[in-house]
Amino acid sequence: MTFRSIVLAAALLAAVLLPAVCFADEMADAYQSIKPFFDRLNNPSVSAGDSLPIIKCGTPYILQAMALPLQYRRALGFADSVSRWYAKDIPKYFDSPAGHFRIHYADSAGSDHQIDTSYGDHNANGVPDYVEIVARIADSVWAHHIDQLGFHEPLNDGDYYWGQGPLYDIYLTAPIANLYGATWPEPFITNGSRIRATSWMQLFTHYEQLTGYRYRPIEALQVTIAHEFFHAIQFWYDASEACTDANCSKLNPYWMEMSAVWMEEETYDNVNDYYGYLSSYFPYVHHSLRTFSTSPPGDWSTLYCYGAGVFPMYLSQRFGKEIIKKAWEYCGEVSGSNFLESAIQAALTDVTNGQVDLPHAWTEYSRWLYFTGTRTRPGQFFEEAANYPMVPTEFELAGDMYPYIRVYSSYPIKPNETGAYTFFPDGFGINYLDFKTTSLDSVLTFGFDGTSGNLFDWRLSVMAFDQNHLTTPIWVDNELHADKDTFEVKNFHSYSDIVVMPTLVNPALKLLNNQYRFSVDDTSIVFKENRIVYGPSKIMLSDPQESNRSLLVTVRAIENSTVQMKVYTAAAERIFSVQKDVVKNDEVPLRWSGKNEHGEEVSSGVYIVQVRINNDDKMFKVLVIR
Ligand SMILES: [Ca+2]
Ligand SMILES: [Ca+2]
Ligand SMILES: [Ca+2]
Ligand SMILES: [Ca+2]
Repeated sequence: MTFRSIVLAAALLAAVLLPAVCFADEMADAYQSIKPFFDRLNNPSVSAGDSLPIIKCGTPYILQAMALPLQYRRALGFADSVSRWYAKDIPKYFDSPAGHFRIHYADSAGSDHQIDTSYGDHNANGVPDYVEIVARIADSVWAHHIDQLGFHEPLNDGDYYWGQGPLYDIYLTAPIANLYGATWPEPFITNGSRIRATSWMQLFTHYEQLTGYRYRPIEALQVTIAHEFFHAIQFWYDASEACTDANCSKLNPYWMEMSAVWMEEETYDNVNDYYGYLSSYFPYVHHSLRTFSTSPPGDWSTLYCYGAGVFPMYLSQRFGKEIIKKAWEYCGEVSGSNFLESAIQAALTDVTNGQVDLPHAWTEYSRWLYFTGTRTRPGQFFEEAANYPMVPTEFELAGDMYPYIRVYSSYPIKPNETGAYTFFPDGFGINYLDFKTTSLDSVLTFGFDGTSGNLFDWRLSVMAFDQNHLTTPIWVDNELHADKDTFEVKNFHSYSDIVVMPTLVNPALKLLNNQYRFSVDDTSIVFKENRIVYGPSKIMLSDPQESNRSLLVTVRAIENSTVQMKVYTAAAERIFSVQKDVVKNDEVPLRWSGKNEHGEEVSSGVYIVQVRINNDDKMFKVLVIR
């Protein structure tokens, strides 16, 4: 069963079993999709220690909850978005040394939220050192994001009655199984055309319980603060960037999340928490960059946007980190979702002086994604490419293996053979076609047909490289090919693979599974002009080697033709002629063994040979020695 047929079967099943919810309101779906998160939040003690799937960041769930009507929020236990959940249970606070943060904590033994006391109070200032560690990390994250990278400060909550004064509030709460943290946005505040929000941050009293951090809990704390505080900053640029409709009832915070992962890496390069999400990304790159879901937690699609943090890493490593700030500035110029729609193009234009547009950047990114893991080219593409998984050549679905990168080594490939494929790309999704060059002669002639019509912005990037020599140069086609294009790749004798990467780059396109067909021509040779090659110019009839005692003329034709060869004496008497048919893009040999039309050897001397293909003529002399 293919993935699509499974989805179809599930849809049919739902239609049959649940006729009453055919009207099922989107709100109910959204509610169901975030309920597992709120269940975990409301019941941390039950889930603590369970191996529940990772929820990297709670913010998307909270944003979605805020968009729901009151009855749904009540059912989630989140009716009121201005009272800070833990305020009454967490009585103490400590203000960070740089004066940016107020860390709220509990240290009494009876509290669920008692901070990790094993850190002690070594400086004997009455403040548990765990709290001071959080405060120092938060201060250095502020210094990094705002002072160093130049992002704007979060909206000051001290101006609002819920804000508990002007410092940014962080609550240290009981751990929630496999959740890193959350930034809780508060009511959206409209200021002119800008939609902003104050927020507070939820962190945990123990990070050693998080998968992979038993012996390095402070590193989990570091990346979490770097990530969550960037959300607080994002809520200044555009708190509604995740809103995909005017009422903000549908949310897709993919750009908020992937850029927050970029920020983790930017701030704490050595932690590499994002490695954990790459397996939810690299095998699924035919899906849209916009792929996002909140349920079921742990499914690849819920972690996709975190693995896709490699997209802003590409942007930053390729164009300089300034581009991420530019992108957020442009996100702020349009309320609601506009990262892919307009912001990234504007940022690219700024940082490249108009030299690179989104289709070129996106298709270049598809090449970066290819060269990871054992395909890594040292010093090229992603800085940490060798630690990444790879876009797979095969993909397992329901126990069956399917080609993911389609690899070809025999030709021709007919268009009607290429339509059956399970992983056609969504908008801003990528496919890979790998053509082995060994059985190609000198040209790959590739024809592309996006079968869905010309409304679709197909772009095809092409590259060639030697798979066996990772340090040899990669050839990249300067031209970005489009739908209905036929193009040639030549001069690939030093490359083992030609890779064509079809993708769709129209930001308005939301359709999934966009099909196409392609062909690779019958012949491996395409002639641009008729060509006549001959030799030797001296034939010795007594030579034992045939190549020395006969003339060989090879004629290449650009179209179906008849080829003639005539041999004359110096006195212009015709003594031999031969005629052959040759097909388009093929070549034909014509041979003269120094004999006349009666099969008798001619006498020594100079002979004149005329070869004609259509209107192309060639005359040359041959010396015959008996
Ligand atoms: Ca202390
Ligand atoms: Ca505050
Ligand atoms: Ca790193
Ligand atoms: Ca926006």
